[in-house]
Amino acid sequence: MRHTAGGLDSTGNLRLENSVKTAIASFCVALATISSASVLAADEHAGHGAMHAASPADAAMSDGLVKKIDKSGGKLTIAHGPLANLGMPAMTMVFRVKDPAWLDQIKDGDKLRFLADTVNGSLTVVKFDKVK
Ligand SMILES: [Cu+2]
Repeated sequence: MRHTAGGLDSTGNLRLENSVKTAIASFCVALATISSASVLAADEHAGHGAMHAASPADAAMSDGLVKKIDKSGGKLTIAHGPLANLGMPAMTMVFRVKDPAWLDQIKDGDKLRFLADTVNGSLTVVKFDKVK
């Protein structure tokens, strides 16, 4: 039978070669897809310090160092790493805090992992963890 796969005639060999090429092509497409997905994931986690392993729970948290607390104003100054969710590069700036009572838990020089967002038009710390 001429059309049995693996036949020894030249037509069978040609078909086998073609299917190998098709398989290689599919593999390359799969690799390209995986590579671009990895690049996207890396961008998304650009805000993470190299020391921190990214986990889904803190995917949007950024590093910060508390420079100044303004309890009466409900604000604090943070030298922060890139804020991926806000598209902001690293800088030192003033944030409001979602709960003013948080300012009693933080002091100058504290290291934070925090999440900032725009609340009523002001950049506000909406979540934080102290880093020991
Ligand atoms: Cu900033």
